[in-house]
Amino acid sequence: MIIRLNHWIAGATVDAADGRTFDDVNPATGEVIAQVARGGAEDIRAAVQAARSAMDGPWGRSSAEERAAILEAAATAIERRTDELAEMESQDTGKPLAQARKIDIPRAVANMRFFAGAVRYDETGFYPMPGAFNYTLRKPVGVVGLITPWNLPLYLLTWKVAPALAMGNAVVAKPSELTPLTASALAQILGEAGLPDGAFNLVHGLGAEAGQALVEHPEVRGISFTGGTETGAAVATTAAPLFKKLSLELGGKNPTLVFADCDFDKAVAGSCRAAMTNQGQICLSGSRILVERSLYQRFLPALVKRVESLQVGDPSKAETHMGSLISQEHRDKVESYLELARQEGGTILCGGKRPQLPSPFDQGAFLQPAVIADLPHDSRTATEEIFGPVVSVHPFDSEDEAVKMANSVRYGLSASVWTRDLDRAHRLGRRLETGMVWVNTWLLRDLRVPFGGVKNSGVGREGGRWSMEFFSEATNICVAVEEEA
Ligand code: TXE
Repeated sequence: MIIRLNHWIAGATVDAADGRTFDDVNPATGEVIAQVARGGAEDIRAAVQAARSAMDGPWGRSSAEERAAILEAAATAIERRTDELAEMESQDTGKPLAQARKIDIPRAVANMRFFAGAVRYDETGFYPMPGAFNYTLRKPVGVVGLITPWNLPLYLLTWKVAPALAMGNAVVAKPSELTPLTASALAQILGEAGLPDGAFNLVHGLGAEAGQALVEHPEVRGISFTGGTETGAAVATTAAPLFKKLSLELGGKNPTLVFADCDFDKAVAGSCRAAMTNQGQICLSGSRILVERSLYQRFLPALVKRVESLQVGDPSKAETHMGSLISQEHRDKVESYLELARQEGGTILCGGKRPQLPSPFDQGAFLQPAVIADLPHDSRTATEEIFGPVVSVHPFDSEDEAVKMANSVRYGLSASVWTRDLDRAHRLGRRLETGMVWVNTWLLRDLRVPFGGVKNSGVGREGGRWSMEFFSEATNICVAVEEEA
């Protein structure tokens, strides 16, 4: 059955202004699962107008407590609908259902709960001075645009929606055209949770149409974007001369550094997980593994064995570790990097082939996870973001060399370091040019900590007070005080 998805503007579902639609495909089977309203500038105008009206109405005067209560009610509703939402996410992305149930949807719940709590306990500054005192207020930015990608659809959308609403903004969201299902469900959930009409609006559509119109709209005062680095540059080019607040979470080519003194089994398991979770389609994916040379010959076969044990196939089966990639086109792109790897002197030790799967999965965008050795660390394959189940492994001789290799790419999102030497771990934490460093773990998240990257991985930080600062404008009020009567 093909469902119909519309925009959500001013608390109601609406067709695209010009009636156009696009198909939403389940990449694991190639089936069309939804027909989706294809938004453009006119739909964005209507959504921004609805958001503006919400800011001018009771929503613009709402208290932190009222907003926290709505976020909490939404969290409870998402939690109650975990199975249904996980099913949607799996069908939209091709990812294993078990992963959507265990990671994507619970994290969406946690995002909503976390920012409900955070805004309740938020504190701002007070600065007494001779003859006056200052206090700062956080005011909402106003109408904000949220643009999100396809790899973790509800997880990343709620990561922006929760702080934006907590701080009292009105939202126009543009989810990835490849994964519109859970965004529509969220609109309905927020409405049922008591969010006033217009405080959250959703416009479906393509990046170049709806996305671009959202970034261009003069009344949208902030844009929070997660996606590819090239798209991020296009968004920044449009937003910068309009002086919009801008947060960019972009790509990565994140190193996993494995030292000879590591806990070997944990390092192998951790490197494999970092490389292959979500079919390698995470901005934080550890897609380059740097291994101390004395461990290299032992590490490689152990990693290959582990990667080969990953079951690729039917996303709904409990024993499936890896589902399909997001689309046939994306698989073509990933495969083109495997071809490039061969030309660059790499040896593909395992994977990289399309698995033989029964119907309907024979139509899906599946790929066996691949491990590549013998590539120069500065080759294109080892430095460009592939965003798929492909990892290259490179030996190093010293800590200095490892740091040099790790820092040699244009990205700087995260790194994970596997060592038992604590001094080294702290040292690397300072020396690695990334926004985040994990030691003996990967993707362990505390929602209070800053999340984001340096270099081409983006601008700004999300998480805890960083998100709350982004979604608010600090206003200082300085009051003169007569010291003597
Ligand atoms: O992402 P896009 P794509 C990387 C990854 C991937 C590549 C391209 O390497 O292969 O990006 O993926 C919207 N104005 N990541 O093309 O285009 C778009 O509709 C405004 C890394 O799917 O960046 C979607 O909602 N918006 C990544 C969002 O931007 C525009 C996650 C992201 O899509 C727009 C995804 C425009 N001109 C891909 N053009 C991560 N860092 O997690 C597109 N969009």
